[in-house]
Amino acid sequence: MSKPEILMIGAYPEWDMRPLADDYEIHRLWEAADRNAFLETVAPNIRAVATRGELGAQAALIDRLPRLEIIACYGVGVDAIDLARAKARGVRVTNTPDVLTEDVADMAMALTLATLRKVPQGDAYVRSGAWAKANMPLATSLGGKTIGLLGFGRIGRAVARRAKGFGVRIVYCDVAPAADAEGAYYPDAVALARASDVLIATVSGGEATRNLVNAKVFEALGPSGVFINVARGSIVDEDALIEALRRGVIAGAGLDVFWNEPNIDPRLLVFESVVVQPHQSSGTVETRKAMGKLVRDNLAAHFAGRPLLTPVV
Ligand code: 8YV
Repeated sequence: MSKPEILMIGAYPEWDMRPLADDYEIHRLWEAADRNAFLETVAPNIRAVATRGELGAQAALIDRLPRLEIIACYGVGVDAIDLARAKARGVRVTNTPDVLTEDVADMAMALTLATLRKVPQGDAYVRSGAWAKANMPLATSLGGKTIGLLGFGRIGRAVARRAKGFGVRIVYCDVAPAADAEGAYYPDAVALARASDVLIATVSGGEATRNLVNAKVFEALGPSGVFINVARGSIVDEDALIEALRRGVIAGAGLDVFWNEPNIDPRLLVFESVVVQPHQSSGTVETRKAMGKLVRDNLAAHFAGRPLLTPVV
């Protein structure tokens, strides 16, 4: 029997590519010099799309694949996949929740500490030889502060668990109060920011949260406040963030995600008070292996007629 044909939007690590190639005929869209011509040839037989969180699958692509049955996303965020179009076409969608939760929460704490304690600046200070001339300026404590979690889902809860160990108070905002939350609930981002010293975004991307963190939120966070984003660039009005940093409306930011990845707005890089990462929160060997396996397990379940492990649609 011939192998099911899969369209891959972007590369996965080699440890996923090999087992995928054993089970499926893989078509590598990212390698095509002329994507249009490539799709013209392969589209009629494609039964699955394997994509990544940041690459997604837009309506135009879904519409070009008449035999498409499933879109498997390597990532928990499916905001770049047109879910409505997939649903309308009867195309299933899967993602990779849970397996990345702990690493993303770790990055939220790492960025929080790096920003408050000026870890990259300290590293640069030692390397440059500046330490021999004078001690580095003092940083800011995390202990005793209030962390506001914008989004209290799996990742928000994992950040809350970690934060407990740092002696901070937790407050949160989500669509509704959560029965298992220990901290105070705030119904909107501005109220949450007003109550927070560190505002950590763990909310999903997509239309509902576009520009959720805007000038009003930064005003409410205040001049000693720090903004941390491990969610999606789209949830932030980046112009407002740059303006807030420039005018000292907030003290700093730790950012793993941006509007225009990987070609991010260079204005973000001029601030000493900003710590950046290359969308790396789930970027550990352990987690990426688990994400790849979950993608493959979902595809295998689909083609064997078994229930999907982590369906979104
Ligand atoms: C990944 C992500 O960086 O899970 C998500 O939503 O954005 C990340 O875990 C990405 O999908 C891997 O390319």
